[in-house]
Amino acid sequence: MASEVTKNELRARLRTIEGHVRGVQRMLEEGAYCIDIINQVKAVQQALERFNGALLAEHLNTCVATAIRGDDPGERERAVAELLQVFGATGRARGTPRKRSGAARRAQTNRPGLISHGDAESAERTTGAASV
Ligand SMILES: [Cu+2]
Repeated sequence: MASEVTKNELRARLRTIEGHVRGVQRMLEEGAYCIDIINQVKAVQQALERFNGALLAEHLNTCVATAIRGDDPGERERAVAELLQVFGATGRARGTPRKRSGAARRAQTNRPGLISHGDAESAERTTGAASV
């Protein structure tokens, strides 16, 4: 679960990036030199990469740490499969036949969102279990 402090930090980063993108729009409208615009876009891309890095660190420290410590091997497998997928890795040696596990397939379609990260509702969505 992302703490409010972390979420605030992530929100602030996104607002900064948003402002930066508006700046790029302005440059385009005002006929700035193409290379200057390209350099600004590269800066935005780097800022987005840093945002993803911060969010990934948060995910590893919370969701993944919880899944790894937990008793459910399926949940561990799902967390690892998700990470491998997001980095385009298979976790398999080259030439090994590709067979996706149920957990890997679920990882693609059943991701909990940041906003409700780790709460009962997202745990329900993740496991498909309804709390009674
Ligand atoms: Cu997470």
